[in-house]
Amino acid sequence: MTDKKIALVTGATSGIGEACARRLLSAGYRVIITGRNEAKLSGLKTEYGDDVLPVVFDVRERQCVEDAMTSLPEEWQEIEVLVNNAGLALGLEPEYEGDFRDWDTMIDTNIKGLLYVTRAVVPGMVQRRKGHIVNIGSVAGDAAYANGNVYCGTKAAVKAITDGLRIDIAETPLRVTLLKPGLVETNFSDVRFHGDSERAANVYKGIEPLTGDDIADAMIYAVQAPRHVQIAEMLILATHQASGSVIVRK
Ligand code: NDP
Ligand code: 8X3
Repeated sequence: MTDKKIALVTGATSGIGEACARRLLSAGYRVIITGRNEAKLSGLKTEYGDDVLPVVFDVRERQCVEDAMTSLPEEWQEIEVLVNNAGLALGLEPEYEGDFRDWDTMIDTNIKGLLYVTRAVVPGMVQRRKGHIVNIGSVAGDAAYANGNVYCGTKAAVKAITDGLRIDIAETPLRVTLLKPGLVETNFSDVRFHGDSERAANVYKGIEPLTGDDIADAMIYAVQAPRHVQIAEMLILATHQASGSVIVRK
């Protein structure tokens, strides 16, 4: 048994989620790393050993999320930090030409998946009167940009859902933080463009983008703030990005 605090990160196999998991580990947390890619999770487990518990599930599968959380080993059950990070964009085209399957996947992952994990983890936090929920929103949730339509809508929903949770747990000592990153170079654009890596690379051309570590820095700042301080929201942009649609490239 150890007195280290426990965190859970969804989508810890890549990008922002992986950076958050690593940052929490270096801050002394034991971390439940979750995702769909078992091999990638096992790699992190090999790197960090007993401080890491890999748990494989797809956030869209409500029953799997619930089963995964109820079957956590006893010594891993008292989660203090939840980073709801798993998410994606698919496609960048006018709304009237959008692909229904892409819409379903984004809505099921970014909104419903985040809700399923929240619903499974937060009751324990409320009961123990201890916990911090960090949701990964986006600058895309502040205002729509051209062809971003449904993705922007899912991140606007994450903002409303995060605000709603903050209201609903305001009588407890729990804290809720929304991080809203701008351009972060991860697998995000490769996924968005269905593996068209040239198109993905263009997203970050002529501007120094953020990294997953930059977002992990913001996460750990919010988590380590004094208990009476609740960082409600942080908008984190690349220096030459002013909004979701104003990006000045060299
Ligand atoms: P990555 O593609 O690098 O990482 C996404 C992570 O989410 C992966 O671990 C992926 O795992 C996981 N994931 C996706 N779908 C599911 C699912 N159904 N069940 C479980 N895990 C899933 O992108 P980012 O790190 O950039 O994205 C992380 C979050 O940050 C997302 O919510 C994204 O919307 C948000 N964001 C990203 C920005 C950016 O510019 N990159 C800016 C603002 C917000 P798998 O390997 O299984 O697909
Ligand atoms: C990811 C950032 O601007 O590509 O949410 O939508 S953006």
